[in-house]
Amino acid sequence: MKLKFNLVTQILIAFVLAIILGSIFGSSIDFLKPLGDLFLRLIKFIIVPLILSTLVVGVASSSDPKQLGRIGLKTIAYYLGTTAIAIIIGIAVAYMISPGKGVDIPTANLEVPEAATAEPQSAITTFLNIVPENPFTAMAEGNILQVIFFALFIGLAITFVGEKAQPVYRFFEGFAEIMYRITGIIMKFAPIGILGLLAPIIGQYGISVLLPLLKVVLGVYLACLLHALLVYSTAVKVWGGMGPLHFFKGISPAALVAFSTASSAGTLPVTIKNVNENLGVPNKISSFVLPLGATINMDGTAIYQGVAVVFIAQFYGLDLTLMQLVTVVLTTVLASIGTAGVPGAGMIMLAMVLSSVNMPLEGIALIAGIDRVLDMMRTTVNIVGDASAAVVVSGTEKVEDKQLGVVE
Ligand code: DAS
Repeated sequence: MKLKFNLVTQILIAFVLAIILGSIFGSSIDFLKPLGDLFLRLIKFIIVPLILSTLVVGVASSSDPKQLGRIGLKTIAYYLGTTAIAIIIGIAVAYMISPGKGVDIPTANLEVPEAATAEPQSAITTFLNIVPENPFTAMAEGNILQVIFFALFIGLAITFVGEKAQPVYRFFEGFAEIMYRITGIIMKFAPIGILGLLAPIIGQYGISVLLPLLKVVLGVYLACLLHALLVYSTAVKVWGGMGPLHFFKGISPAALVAFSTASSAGTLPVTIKNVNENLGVPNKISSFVLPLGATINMDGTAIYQGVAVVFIAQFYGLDLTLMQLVTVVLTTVLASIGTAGVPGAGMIMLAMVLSSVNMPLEGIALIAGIDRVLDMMRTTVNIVGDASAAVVVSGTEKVEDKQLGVVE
């Protein structure tokens, strides 16, 4: 009898195997790491051509600039709104479990990685940097926001030029299909790749590292689950007309890849594939909402900021005033726009949030040792949040189309 498991089951088997092998062999399981690095490189290498082709087609196929404007506004409003709710949930859960009280951190965790000292960009700089000085450099450097800007203008210009630009439109249409097919081929390698990513991490993080900070891990994971179950379930149900179970099941392959890679940008091809194929969102919406979200929407990271700020304040015996908490919410929402969706980005952002309320930056070192464990969950929520935005925007556009009598 030939056992045939679907992709999610294969990935879950890889998870269990990674936990078993990592726990048994510890850091000697590192020999599997190249398989993880190979998988990560494979999904990263298709990001730019996939975004460019799908977004050009997405924009050019919706020949109504007003609708494009509406999609853009709804997307930005949803992203900022859910990020603000996320940071508030993070702070509330942190105060409930008080992760910073009576904690003894072994000094081994106290080195501050250089990444934590880099300042994220301000929102103004981020918006200015969206305009590429050279679109080909932007593509070569994988600057997602600049690639989005370039693709938006190409797509819009195709609709303005009309008939003469059709050969270009058809080129990008074929190119997008090719990129989707390549994504599907790469996904067949996902279970092996995830095993190679996770097993060395399990081997590295023994209980001795996690135990002193277990309440921080618990706080971030609990707040992330609460946010996803409360906010996204309600949003996809009310505005997306989609059952939460169908939504979470449909996005689960991308969620598992995000958890393994801790990179929203790296997971983007899978997020686009799942949202289009499993959740039925039209390409003209997903091709804009998802690449934008992978860069500027980070609900999981916002939750992490909330828990981390409260933990650090409690650890140093400092009280946070209401005004400081409001500042943390605003700084986090703005900083999330300027933080890239790559591993460890949240820790860079934490430096900006801590300095906005005059908290000691050394606090970052207290949790740097377990950052990867926190990053896995916050990245998962980041991409699930992006997917929920695509479902919500698609649902409301569909409703509006019906009102205008436009047949979808
Ligand atoms: N790893 C980041 C991402 O890819 C999130 C973070 O570091 O907080 O979204």
